This record gives sequence, structure tokens and C-alpha cells, in this order.
Amino acid sequence: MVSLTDTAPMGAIEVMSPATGEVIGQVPVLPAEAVNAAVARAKKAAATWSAMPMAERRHDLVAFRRHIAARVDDFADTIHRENGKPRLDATVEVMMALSHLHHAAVRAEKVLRKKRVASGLLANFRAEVSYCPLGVVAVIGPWNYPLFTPMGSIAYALGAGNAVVFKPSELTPLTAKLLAEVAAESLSVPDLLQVVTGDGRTGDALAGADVDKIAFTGSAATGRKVMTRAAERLTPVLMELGGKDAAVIAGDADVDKAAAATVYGALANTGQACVSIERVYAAEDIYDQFVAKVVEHAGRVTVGDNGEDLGPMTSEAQVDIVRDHLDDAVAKGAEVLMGGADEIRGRYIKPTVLVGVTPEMKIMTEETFGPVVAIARVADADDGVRQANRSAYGLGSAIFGRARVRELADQIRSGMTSVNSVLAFSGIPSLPFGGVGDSGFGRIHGDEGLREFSRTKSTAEERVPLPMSLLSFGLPASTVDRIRTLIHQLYGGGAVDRAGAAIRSLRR
Ligand code: TXE
Repeated sequence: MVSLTDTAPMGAIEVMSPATGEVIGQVPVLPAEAVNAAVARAKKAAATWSAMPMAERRHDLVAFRRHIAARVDDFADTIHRENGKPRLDATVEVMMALSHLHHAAVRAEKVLRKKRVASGLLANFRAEVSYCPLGVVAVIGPWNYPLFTPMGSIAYALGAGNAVVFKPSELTPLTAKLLAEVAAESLSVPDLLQVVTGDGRTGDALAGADVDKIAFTGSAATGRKVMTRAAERLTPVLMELGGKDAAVIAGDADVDKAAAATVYGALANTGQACVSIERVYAAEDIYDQFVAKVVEHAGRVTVGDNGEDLGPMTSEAQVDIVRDHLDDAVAKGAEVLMGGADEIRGRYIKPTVLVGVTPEMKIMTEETFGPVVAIARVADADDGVRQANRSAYGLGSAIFGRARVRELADQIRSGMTSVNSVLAFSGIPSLPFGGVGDSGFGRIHGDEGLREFSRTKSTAEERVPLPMSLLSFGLPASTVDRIRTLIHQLYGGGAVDRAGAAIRSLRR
């Protein structure tokens, strides 16, 4: 943690349990001076860390992973208390976060190794691509997955040889504090992972600080502010913004399975996931059956703070958004089959199933981030895909069906798609994660995640000096004719294509 002696904080944040309203902790709102001091320390840490052999870095990251695993109950308890999600979900969150830390640690050496590539026309050259650390990565995180989501950037940034300064959400800073504590115990380089607590002002200071990349997860509106701030220094940014994920149910889907999975995808984490299923397009043939099954499955989902399936909403503001979207939908003609705005009690929202939803409704266009299954009837799966693609967002998606399901999956405009399942892509660390459109850009997780936090460097080394080089002055005038001939031979007459085809056929 950043020491309070850096500069006086701009007040304190009282962290509240969403379930009970009780104050469970307090953290300072750190000002720009403290943020800049943390970044300066991170630069020193980055210099030491990046100079260490990859195997030593892996050793450190594995130690970090083990220390977090050893304190799984502390992490799960902290997440449960400050975010409100059930202990089971909080424990799963720890496991998923660790799967990324493990993946980044063990893949880094292979993925970031210097690679020799073809040198093309300059055959006497050795061409290489290196993946160098960037330096200091700023991670600005949200509250819905206080450990898993930031870890999706932190693990890959550290794995790629960078230091990290992490600004957690003001709603969930205690998990971040615990993470910083464990990092200090287990990583051999001091200040490699620092946490700066605070609100939007602290985030703004970090976005404007002398960092080498910003990985932001949050709303599209705040993402725009962060990009504007980053533009001042031309700091590269990675944006993981909201989503309005669609599930398409084809006429030949296993209806019961699709309904159960859709209900889970829409309601898990009380719907507060960037990859929650927020819109469902069910084909006419199975629509009635599907809706009945959704109601059946959703009816079994329990709500409460004592081991139930869904906990309270993490913030009051989010309850207001859900209520507003439900009111808007009902005013525009949607029918509530279960739950609904009238049944909201404080932070607790009952699983809500809506039908008769149309594209004009907020519930079908804006991120709702609540436990709502909104189902639209479509002609068939192709129609469903077309409607799914009519969104400014494009983070995740899901499709259920048999015959053409893979073909249809490829047609959905989103960064990730689960086929006959939901959310599965988040649990596979080797799959890159990120969106299109208003859902952002850049990729965390997987090999792409490691490269995202690296600077690609190309090196061309002359290995065999030639008597005559195109990269020099003083070539005879006849060179023009020779080049012209070469162009015709290589690129005009199909010689390159024939050679390529021959090589490909040999490789087959
Ligand atoms: O997010 P914000 P909020 C969506 C969801 C939700 C909405 C708002 O729809 O209703 O976002 O949630 C920091 N410069 N998601 O208000 O404002 C802030 O302190 C730099 C989607 O919580 O985007 C926090 O650490 N940073 C999402 C982080 O940005 C600033 C997850 C996110 O806050 C800042 C959560 C500024 N000017 C909500 N202002 C997802 N993609 O998973 C705030 N912050």
C-alpha cells in the first residue's frame, strides 16, 4: 500500500457491507502527489523486475500465487463482505483469478521469447521479433469482481515484466489492500504491485501519471474520460468496458439446457458481470417452451445473504439503474413474468423475467447490470443473430443450437462467444478476453494478454554482407532494370505463388 506519509489524503472512504450497511473498513482517497510517488517507486521496481531472468520472475509469480491460495478464505471473506456476493461465488472468483496468475506465470517465457521470422527479400539478414516490458502499467478496476477482473490485467502485466499500480473501485478497496499485502510478502521486488485507493479523482490522477499503459475496466462513460486524460501523454490504453451480451436460442436447441444456462448467465453475480446475458433472442419454434423453462429455472434461484444463490446488489446506484430499466420496459409494453421493480427490497432484487421486450427499451440497449432475463421472440436463429448484432456493445455472447450452431457463432459480433453454454470463455485462461465497439478494445488473458503488456521490437541484423546492397547509394543505373525484372518475376508472373503452393503442399 502507498504510505500515508506521501501526502495527506483527500478524505477517506468508508467501505460498507452491501448486505448489512455496516461500515467494514476505511481507506484514504489518495491525491495526485501520492499517485505520482507510487508511479516513481514502480519505475524503480520495473527496472529491477524486467532485468531479472524470466525463470526468476516465474518463481516469484508462482510464490505470489501460492500465497494468495494459502489465504483463499481471507480473500473470499473480504470479497463477500465488501461486494455482497455469496461466499461460494467469492471462492470461485479467487480460483479464477489464480488460474490467470498461474497461466501468465508459466506461459510468459514461451510467449515472450525472441522469435526469428522470415527475412523475405533481405535473405542475408536475420529478422527477429522481441517482446519487451513496457515499464509501469496502471490498472483501474471495477467493483463487480474485485479480484478476478483486475487480476486479468495485473497477472499478465507482471508476467510480461512490468510493475503495476492498481487503483481499485471505491466500493471494493479492501480486496485490493489484501492483494497488495500478499504481494509485498511474496514478491522479491519491493513496490512491484502497489495499490492506490481513492475515487474517480485518484483514478484520474493515475490516468494522467507518467505510466506506460493504462488497463481500464469500468463503464464506457468513464473509459472515455480515461482515454481523454491518457491522450495528454499519448499513453496507450486498454479498455474493458461494459457489455449487453446476447444469447441466441436456435429452434433446434436443447431447450431445457439453454434455459438453465441462460438463467445462470443472466443472474449470476446478481447480474453484475460485464459478460452477463442481458438480451435473449429465442426462435419462434421453441419460444413458448423456452420461456416456460426459464421461469421454472429462475423460480428456483434464491436471494439473500445467508448462502443463497444471489446476494444483494453492490451499490444503491446500481439498484436505481435496474429499477429505471424495468420501469422503462414496462412503460413501453414489456410483460413481467417474475420479479420486477415492485419486488425490489433495498439492495435485494428478485430474479426478474421479462417478455415482450423491444429494441426501443433501455433494457435491450443499455447495460442493466442486474438479475434480469429479458426475452425477445425472433423468427429463427439467423434473425436472432441479426438482432444480437444491433448493439453498440460487443463483449461476450452465447448461442444454443445444433445443426448450424458453429457457423452462427462466428457471425455474432462480439469478442467472445460461448456455444451451448454461458460465460465459459471467462474460465479458460488461454482464451483472450475483450470486446468490440463500445465494449472496448485490447485483449487481456491468454497469450494475447501477455503481448498486450509488451512492446514489440523488431531487429534486422545483417549476417552475410553482399557485394551490392539495395540499402546503399551509388548503385549502377542498370539496377533499375534488374529490379523491374525481379518485380515481374516475383510478383507479376506467379513465381512466388507457385513456390508458395509447392512449399505448402510439401508441408501437408
Ligand atoms: O464504474 P466507473 P461505476 C458499468 C455498469 C455500471 C457502470 C458504472 O453498467 O452501472 O459501469 O459503474 C474509476 N478517471 N460497469 O460507476 O465509473 C472508479 O473509481 C479514472 C461495467 O462503478 O466506470 C473505478 O475504480 N478513473 C464494468 C473505475 O474507474 C475513474 C464493471 C470504474 O468506475 C474516473 C463495473 C476518472 N475520471 C461497472 N472516474 C465492467 N466492464 O466489468 C471513476 N474512475
